[in-house]
Parts: sequence; structure tokens; C-alpha cells
Amino acid sequence: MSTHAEPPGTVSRFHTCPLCEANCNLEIRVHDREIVSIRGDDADVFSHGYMCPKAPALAQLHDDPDRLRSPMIREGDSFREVGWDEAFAEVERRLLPILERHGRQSVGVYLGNPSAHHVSLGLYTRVLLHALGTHGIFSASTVDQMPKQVSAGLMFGTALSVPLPDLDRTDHLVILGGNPMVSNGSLMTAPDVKGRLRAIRARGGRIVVVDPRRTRTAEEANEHVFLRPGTDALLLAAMVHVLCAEKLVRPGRLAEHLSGLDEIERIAAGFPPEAVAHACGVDAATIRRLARELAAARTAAVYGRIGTCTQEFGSIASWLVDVLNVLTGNLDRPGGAMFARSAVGPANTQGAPGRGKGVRLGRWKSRVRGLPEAFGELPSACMAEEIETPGEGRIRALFTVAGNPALSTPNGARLTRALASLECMVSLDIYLNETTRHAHVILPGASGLEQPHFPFAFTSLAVRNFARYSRPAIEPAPGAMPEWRSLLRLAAIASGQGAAADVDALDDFVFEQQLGKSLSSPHSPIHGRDPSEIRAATAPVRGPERLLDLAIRTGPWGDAYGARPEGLSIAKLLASPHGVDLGPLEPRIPEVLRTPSGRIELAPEPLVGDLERLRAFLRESSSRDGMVLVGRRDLRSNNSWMHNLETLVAGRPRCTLQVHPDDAARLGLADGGRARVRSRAGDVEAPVELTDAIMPGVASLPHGWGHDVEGTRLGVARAHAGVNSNRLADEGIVDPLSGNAVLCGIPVEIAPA
Ligand SMILES: Nc1nc2c(c(=O)[nH]1)N[C@H]1C(S)=C(S)[C@@H](COP(=O)(O)OP(=O)(O)OC[C@H]3O[C@@H](n4cnc5c(=O)[nH]c(N)nc54)[C@H](O)[C@@H]3O)O[C@H]1N2
Ligand SMILES: Nc1nc2c(c(=O)[nH]1)N[C@H]1C(S)=C(S)[C@@H](COP(=O)(O)OP(=O)(O)OC[C@H]3O[C@@H](n4cnc5c(=O)[nH]c(N)nc54)[C@H](O)[C@@H]3O)O[C@H]1N2
Ligand code: SF4
Ligand SMILES: [Mo]
Repeated sequence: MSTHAEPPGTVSRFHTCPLCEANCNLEIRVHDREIVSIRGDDADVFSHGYMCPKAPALAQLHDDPDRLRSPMIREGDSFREVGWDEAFAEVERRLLPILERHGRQSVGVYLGNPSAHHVSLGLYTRVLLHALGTHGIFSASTVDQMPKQVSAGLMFGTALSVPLPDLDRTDHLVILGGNPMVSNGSLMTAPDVKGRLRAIRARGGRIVVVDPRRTRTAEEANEHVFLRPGTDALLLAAMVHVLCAEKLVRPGRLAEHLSGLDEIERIAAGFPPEAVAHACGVDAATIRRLARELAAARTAAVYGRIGTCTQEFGSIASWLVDVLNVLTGNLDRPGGAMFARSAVGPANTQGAPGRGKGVRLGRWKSRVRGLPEAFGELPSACMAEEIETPGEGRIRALFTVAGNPALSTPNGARLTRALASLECMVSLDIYLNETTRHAHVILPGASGLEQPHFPFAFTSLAVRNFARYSRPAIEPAPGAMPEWRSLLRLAAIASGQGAAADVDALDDFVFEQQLGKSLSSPHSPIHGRDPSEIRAATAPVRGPERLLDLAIRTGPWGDAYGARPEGLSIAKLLASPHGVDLGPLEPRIPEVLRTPSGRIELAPEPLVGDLERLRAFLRESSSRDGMVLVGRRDLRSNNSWMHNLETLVAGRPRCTLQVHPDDAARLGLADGGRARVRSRAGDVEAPVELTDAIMPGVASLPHGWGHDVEGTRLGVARAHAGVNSNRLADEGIVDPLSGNAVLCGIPVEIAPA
């Protein structure tokens, strides 16, 4: 950090980076509302000074002249900046007639990835959803991790009971379809993943990476196994087979908490390594060795990410990952795959410990294709048809909240046409981009550093228990509207209270509801206490801070409003700007379970029922021999929306089609030349990059690009446009249980352009 140039009066603000799941803590030097510098917070209990190259770009993001600062209303093909009252009045004018004429199901909502990062969005979108009362809820989850939530829900009873690799203690880590050296980890909050992975090897442990590309993570590992995209479920089933056939099943302490072990053995019998080897592109001897090494390791964790989720067998693969963790006795033990205990009191800490209602999937179905809901959401892959198809319940109005589905969901071309046909579209976003250009009203949020931050979703996914709260590092600009207030005003419009409703009163109502729930739950630590006492003791700041204070203090680490004085509260977190370390993950079985049986459901019926599809895929696998497409990530990119920052897009273009030299020779492609890639859904043209780091038969194109469209305000991104890989993803195919889109293993034809 260059301290010499600091103006007098520069101060340090500590703030959690809002960009990715690592949630690193940053030291931001601030002068008035100016950012002087950004560096990792050396004193942080969890990130220990680590940050990646994206964090300093938060300053450019804050200063980006293209970032929206006032609401906008569309007039024809252009936008006009307006005041807040006018913007909400316009929402009301467009939305109410649709609600009146066509009912609640005619409104859809798409929630993007930052809504899982920003506490203002995370805690208040649910108020809007409740007010809307629609089934038309879509999110980035169904282009991401929904299969893992489904498998976790069915096995352990709640969607966020995701087993996390105990990175800091494991002796053996198997990574399938994840590249944490580049993504910084996902469903695994672990700042400085690089340091943590290197420490595994430094202490004599072993890392195995299964990926159709030799990734940076694979280069750090002891072993890299190339795998045909979309065949993880087969590989994992064969590993289970080996454990069962060779009597290597040792669940240990878990045995008394298991249900369905016999069923697993019966299923696994049908997947010997020799039967899947060809389909997977992995020889049987390797599969057997991987299983034996897993069984022999002192402790081990199997971890699957994007590559195992965004495919046709995402739910089965996500399930079998944890079946392996259970069968080897590694689930819920130090060094294995463990559960976090989140400070905000998620479902696996509420109600009676050890047993619960479990999860029910498919409580309703999508209107056009009849796809089942999962955790209240319909697949993003069916958003376009729900907008386009006439009939009762057709989506005519859409809210997008911090999402860019035009670039991030399958068949971007079709969805783009659908968005353009909406009668009312309202976007909460900070950019006029490929999606929001279709909106009638855009309501901008503040920049990431002008918002409070608490990793409310990621404390359920962290490899070490921790809590950290940051107030805005920079005072919000005059005239800025905190997004929770925008969401409450939208909720007021949707519920008929009108655009001019009293937002503070609404917020009080939201708080009172939470308080009421907490006081009446027999398992809450404040059960039966005097509401006025709790109300008076709660953080006086309105909005997310007050809701968080209540959630944290009544959560598993909370101070229970005085009953556990050493416990957490917002006040305590404010006094701990470098975070509070709550220690390594601890065994939680059986207490963490919320299944009706009170057991780990090793063979849940919906997943077992889906296996027939996998068997059919295996039978037909010899007839598939064409090229398939996968994605990839880049350290200096973040999905679709950090491409307007010069420091992150400078240098060689990232949006290239990676192809193996053998395939290139066969297809007539040259390094640096251009290729046309065609799938059932569409086609794109991209520059070719030859590399032997990709498996023959597989090509890779990153997602989140394709910025060369009319009507956006993205000066820098347009100059580094790339192409939208999701024009190739087929919206017609999903993982049936989770509704997750299939974004890897897409059959494509590639030819010179
Ligand atoms: N082919 C392919 N497609 C993929 C993936 C893949 O691997 N391959 N990955 C998928 C995954 S994992 C994900 S999570 C999705 C992401 O899908 P989306 O969430 O739809 O897309 P993002 O690119 O994250 O867009 C985030 C949006 O939020 C806006 N934004 C940023 N900060 C804020 C804020 O503070 N407030 C508001 N209101 N808006 C803000 C940005 O301007 C941008 O419009 O993409 C998915 N799509
Ligand atoms: N720098 C950066 N960091 C990010 C993001 C970003 O865009 N950029 N996005 C963030 C988000 S929203 C998420 S969800 C996470 C995702 O985090 P990761 O899951 O670590 O993401 P990827 O780097 O896409 O890694 C997916 C890997 O799966 C491989 N793969 C593809 N198909 C298959 C398959 O069928 N089987 C197997 N075994 N592997 C396959 C790909 O080659 C790729 O290496 O990253 C987050 N962090
Ligand atoms: S790793 Fe993620 S959380 Fe950490 S600094 Fe980079 S973008 Fe931010
Ligand atoms: Mo994601």
C-alpha cells in the first residue's frame, strides 16, 4: 500500500469483499467518500490478509462512470434518469393493471447471484416474494448449485446442510468439477484456498482432481484425472461399487444414524468400473485405485462443484459425493466433510435437534413444461417459455434482482426475445446491461462498499465457523436508496399499499414478524420472553442490521439477549472488525439432521428413482462420440458483470474457445483462427486457443461474455465483448429433480468460421 500519497484524515474501514464466496476481509483506506487504497486485512481471523486481484477493482467499480446512480425509466429505446418517487410510480402504473387483470401468477422474479451476497437483498427479497405470492420464482441457483441443495435436503433434511471439505485438516481431498484455485472456492467458503490446498500437500496429504480440463487446481494436485463431461455420476457410482465389492465400507460412528445402506449396496452392484470406464473416459483400474485410496486415507473429503452440478445428472452426482463421504466414515469427522454451524440460525439449527420435516420437492409444477419446483423455485431454464407461451398464468411482468439471465441462463437468444416482449419489467441492478436494457424501470443499488455486509448465506458454507459484520465502508452517495428500502417499496406496491407507503412502518412490521416467530418457538433461546425487552435491546438501526441482530442473538452462537453474555450480537461484531473466530468445524450428527426419520437418508427415493435415467445414459453412451462443450472461469472475471473495469479486462482476450490440438487438426482449426460453434440451441463464433490442457473431444468457452449488444451502458465491456456461451446451452434439458440447467457437456459441432 502506498501510504505516502494519503491525504490527511484518511481512515481505515474494514469490509468484507462482496464479490465471491471466499468473503475475504479488506482494509479500505477512505478519505471522505474517496477510496484511497484497498488491501487484504492482515488481522482478519479468517482471511489473514488474503485477497485476490478482483478486490482492488472494487474501487474502480465504485468510481465506474457507467455504474447507475439514479433510477431510470425507459422511453422507447432510450432511458431517462428520474427521481425515486417517479420511478416507483411508474412501477405501480405498469404492474397494478397486470395484477388486477391476470393475477399473481402473471408476475415472475429472477434473483441473481449477488442477492446471495448482499444482506440487504438477501433479507428483503423474501418480503417482495411474499407480497407477490407467485410461483414464478427463478434464480441463479438453477444454473448453479440446486442439485447439491436437493441432495443435501433429501439426505440431511435441509437445503443448506451441505457437507464441506474440512480443508485445513484433511489428508486426502478429491475435487470433481471445481477449480478453486481460480474461483476461490464455492460451496466451500475458504479465503486463500491456494494456501489451504498447498498446506494439504505440505503436511503429506494428497489432492486428486477430476476434470475434463487440466486446471490450475489440477496443476496443484498430486493427480489429475481427465473425465468425459457429464459422467461424474457413473464414476462415483463405480467408486461406491468398489467400496462395497471389496468390503471397504466403514461408516464407523455414523452406522447407527444411517438409513438405506443395503439399498446403496444393491444399487452399486449395477455399476462396476469396467461398465462405466468407456463412458467416463477413465480406465477401470484407475477407478478402483481412486476408491481404494479414498478408503485407505486416514481422513478424506470428496467435494463436487459446478462441473458436477450443471449437468444432466447433477443431483445424482451431488448425492453420490456424500455417499462416498459416508461410506468411508468421513462425513462429519475432522478432516472429512463436515457441517458448519452458522451464526444466523439457518434451518439446521432451528426446531427440535436431530429430526424434522425433511424436504418435499415438486409441490407445484411449471405451467408449460410441468417441471417440478425445488425449494420454492422453478428452473431458470423454463423462464423464456413461461413468458412466451399464451394462456392463463403467462408471465407478463418480471422483476430481476441483481441478475443478468440474458447472459447466465440457457438459450440466451430466446430469453432475450422473451424479455423484450414483457409488458412490465423492473430491474434492481447497478448496470444498464444485456438484461436490464429490456426493463421499463431500473432501480440502482449502491456500490458494494456503500452497503452493509454479513455473509449470511456463506456462514453455512464456511470451512471454519466465523462471523463478521461490516457497516458501509463509504457513506452512501446523497440520493442513493438502500436496496432493502427499494424492495419494501416494491412489496408495498405488490400488496396494494401503494408506492407512497411508509417504508419505516413496513420495516417495523417485518421485524415484528421475525420477533414474534422467535418468541413463540419453543426451541428459541428467547422463547416466552417479554417482546418489549427484546425490542428495546435490539440494534436500533433499521433495515438488515436490526434483522441480523435478532437472528444472530437467537442463533446458535448468540448472546440470547443476555442469557449467554459471552455470545454474539451485532454490537459485539461491530467491536470486532477483524471478525470473530468460532473455531474449526465440529461434528454435528445427529443434532444437525432434520429428516423425518432422524437418520441420514443414504438412499432417498427420488434419487434412487432417477437412477434409471443414468442406466439408460450408460447403455447409450457408446453411440455418443461428437464434441462436447464445457465452461471455465478466470481469476480476473466474475460471472458476467465485472467486465466494465479496465484493470480486469486488460490483456489478452479471455473469451476463447479452447480446443485440443488433435481435435483442431481433425476439424481444421488453427490457433488464433476463428471457429463456429453450433448446438441445438444456437451458434456463436469465437477465437480458437489450442491447448493440450483439455481432454480430446471437449472444447471450453467461458460464460458471462457477449457484451456487443445495443442499448447498454457498458463502454469498457463492449470493447472486450466476447460471445455469450449460453446461446449454446439448451434450455430444453435440465437435471429433472433440481431443475438445474445443463451447462457442461453440451453436444456441439465445431468448424472453421
Ligand atoms: N454456461 C455457464 N453459465 C453459467 C455458469 C457457468 O458456469 N456456465 N455459472 C452460473 C452461475 S454459478 C451463476 S451464480 C450464474 C450467475 O448468474 P446471474 O446472477 O444472473 O449473473 P451475474 O453475472 O452474477 O450478474 C449479477 C448482476 O447483478 C448486478 N449487481 C452487482 N452488484 C449488485 C448490487 O449490489 N445490487 C444489485 N441490485 N445488482 C448488482 C450486476 O450488474 C449483474 O447484472 O451464472 C450461471 N451461468
Ligand atoms: N474468478 C472467478 N471466481 C468465481 C466466479 C467467476 O466467475 N470468476 N464465479 C463464482 C461463482 S458464482 C461460482 S458458483 C463459483 C464456481 O466455482 P467452481 O465450481 O470452482 O467453478 P469453475 O472454475 O467453473 O470450475 C468448474 C470446473 O468443472 C469442470 N467441468 C466441466 N464439466 C465437468 C464435468 O462434467 N465433470 C467434472 N468433473 N468437471 C467438469 C470445468 O472444466 C471446470 O474446471 O465460482 C465463483 N468464483
Ligand atoms: S477471493 Fe473473492 S472474496 Fe476474496 S478478495 Fe477475491 S473476490 Fe473478494
Ligand atoms: Mo454461482
